[in-house]
Amino acid sequence: MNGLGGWCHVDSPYVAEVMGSAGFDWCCIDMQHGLADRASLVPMVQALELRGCPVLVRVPESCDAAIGHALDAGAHGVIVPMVTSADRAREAASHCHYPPRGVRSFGPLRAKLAAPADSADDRLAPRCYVMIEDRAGLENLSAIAAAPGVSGIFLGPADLGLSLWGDPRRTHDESLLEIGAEVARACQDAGILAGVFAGGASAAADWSRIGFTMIAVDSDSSLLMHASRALVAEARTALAGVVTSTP
Ligand code: 3PY
Ligand code: MG
Repeated sequence: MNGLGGWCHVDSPYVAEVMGSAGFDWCCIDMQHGLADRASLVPMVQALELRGCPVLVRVPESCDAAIGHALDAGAHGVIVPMVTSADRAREAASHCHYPPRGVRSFGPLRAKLAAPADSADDRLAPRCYVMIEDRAGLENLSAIAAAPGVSGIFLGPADLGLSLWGDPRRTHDESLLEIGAEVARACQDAGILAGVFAGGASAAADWSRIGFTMIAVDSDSSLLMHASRALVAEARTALAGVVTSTP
C-alpha cells in the first residue's frame, strides 16, 4: 500500500467517509488505539470503500480472531503492532492466509463479495505489515524483513522513542531518522515496503527522503484537535475585545 495514508481513530462511518474522500492513497482504521470495535468496523470499511479508498486495519493484537475479523470485514490488509521477532512476523502473516499457505479460518463475510464465490483463496492477497516499534524489533530487523508473507515493515515512532529513550514525543528526532534509514534499507534489501506513521506533512517529507514510501500523514483525531485549537486561537485574535470568554 504505497503512498500517503490517512489514519482513522474516530469510530464513525461519516468521519471515515470524510477521510476517504480527502485524496489519501489508503486509510487505516486503528483498532489498537482508535475507537473502532467489531460493530463499527464494517460500516467504516464500507464508508471508505464508497469513496474508493483502499482500507487497512491496525489490529489490536496478532491473533487469528483480530486479523481474521479485519480481513473478513473487507480490509485489504492489516498492520500488526509490536512485532519483535521473525517468528512473530511469520505468525502474523500466516493469520492472513488460508491453509495451506497460512492458518486463517474461513468465513469471509464481506470479503467474499469482492472475490469469486467459490474461492477459498486470499481476497486480493491480503497484505501484512508488521510494526517495529521497540528495541527488540530493531535488533531483529533483517530477520523480520525477510520473514515469509510480510509485505512491509511499518515503523511506530512514538513507541520506538518510548522504548529507546523513554519518550514518545521524540518523533522528529534526527536519531530516529537515522534508525529509519536502516529500516528503509532493510526493507529495500528484502523487497518489501517501508511504512511509517509520520504525524504531519513536513515529517512525512523527512521520512520520504530517507526511503519510506508508505506514509500515514496524520489521523482524524489529530487533525480535528489541531484545526479546532488553531481556529479558536485565530478567532480570539480576530475578535479581540469584541467577544470575551464566558467565565
Ligand atoms: C507509534 O508511533 O508508536 C504508532 O503506533 C503510530 O501509530
Ligand atoms: Mg505504536
